[in-house]
Amino acid sequence: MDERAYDDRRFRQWQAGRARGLDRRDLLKLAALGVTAPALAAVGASPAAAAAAAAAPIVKPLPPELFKPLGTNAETLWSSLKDVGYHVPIDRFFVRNHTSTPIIDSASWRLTVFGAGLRGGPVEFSLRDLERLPSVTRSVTIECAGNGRSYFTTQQAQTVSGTAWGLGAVGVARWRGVKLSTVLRRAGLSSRAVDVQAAGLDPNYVTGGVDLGPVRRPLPVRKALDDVLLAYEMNGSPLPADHGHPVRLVVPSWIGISSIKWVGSIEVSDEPLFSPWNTQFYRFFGPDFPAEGQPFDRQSIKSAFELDPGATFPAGLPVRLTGRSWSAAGRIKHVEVSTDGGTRWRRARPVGPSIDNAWQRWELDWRPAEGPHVLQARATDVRGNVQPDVARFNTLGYLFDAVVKVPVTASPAPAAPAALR
Ligand SMILES: Nc1nc2c(c(=O)[nH]1)N[C@H]1C(S)=C(S)[C@@H](COP(=O)(O)O)O[C@H]1N2
Ligand SMILES: [Mo]
Repeated sequence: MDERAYDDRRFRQWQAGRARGLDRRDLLKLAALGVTAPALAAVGASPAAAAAAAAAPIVKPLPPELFKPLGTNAETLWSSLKDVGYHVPIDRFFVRNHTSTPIIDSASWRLTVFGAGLRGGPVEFSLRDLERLPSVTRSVTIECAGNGRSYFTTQQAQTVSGTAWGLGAVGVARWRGVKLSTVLRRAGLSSRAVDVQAAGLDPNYVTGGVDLGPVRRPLPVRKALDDVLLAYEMNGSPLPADHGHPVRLVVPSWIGISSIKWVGSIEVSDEPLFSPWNTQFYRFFGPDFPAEGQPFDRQSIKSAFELDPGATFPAGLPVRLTGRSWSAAGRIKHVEVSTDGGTRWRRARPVGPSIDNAWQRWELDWRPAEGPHVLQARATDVRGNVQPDVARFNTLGYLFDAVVKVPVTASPAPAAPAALR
């Protein structure tokens, strides 16, 4: 899948006004109202968003040892992933909600597939219908395009807008479901099909006083037919409410917004589709980019230690540092770790499997001297991508891929009680 070519083509079509959904004139109207992209991305900017937040936007418990709450979202604490195995348990998987988690009755839920890219009229599927189709199970990363955004500010002194995530807007789960291609073919996919757009059943996203409609984002038919799942199970359980119950998209290697939760309908069009989620959001804006922004779809490459910034260790004793690295371009080849602020780098030991579209766990032994230290991890993938020292600035703070500096402290080990000496 050549995302660059697709993005460039759609961008030109959109500029030429050949767009249905949110076209360029609508966007200019929004801009005239003062609803610019950064303002639209601000968290909880509207009274409606604030009201949704007040009504518990997330259903599952968010204990402080597992999550950092961020508006309508919840970030996984990396310390909670130590010793939990390859997949992130549901109780600590991050949640990114534009509004709030809807409670949907799976017995009466229906998926409607419709549009001019089908040979016939709309086709409905119940959950039972989907479960009767051949299923696949895959370990896949879902990561928010804004994961790591706060480091643009704390590490690069740049101002960006949007949810101030650390590195915990990412997780790997075992997703089971039916291939989107299977469902589209059953629904009568025609050779005229161009784009495929799922829409969520959560409340419409209202920001800056403008109702942008249901959360939705188009996929080119080529990606939709390639590796996309309509998932109804997560880590062996029915999909939980916060993660899209009863059915969500899982779009490997693409930014989290592609993996639409609580799917109610899927439009198959015979012309390019656009939505606010690929026009004013999820574009690179800023001095290095065209005024109208540069579209993108693919996630980048990152690493994280399984600890929280500011963690403390006993000085002079061996400690096993653990972490995970992942890339949307392919498996991780190796990971280097520095415990001295970037002077010396050592290869981390890989632990467990290295799965395409998921992550690689790793570890490294260390004996810290007393005092403050800076930890860094830098991944290289099989395509030769290496995490840079500086991430490319963009005003909405997407795809922070630079090596993150993690401050920790080694404190004198507590003295043994007198009786034990
Ligand atoms: N319907 C709907 N789908 C959605 C969203 C949403 O708010 N509504 N958020 C998207 C974003 S931005 C991300 S990063 C992922 C997060 O998935 P998770 O909450 O299961 O971790 O869901 C995506 N799908
Ligand atoms: Mo996201």
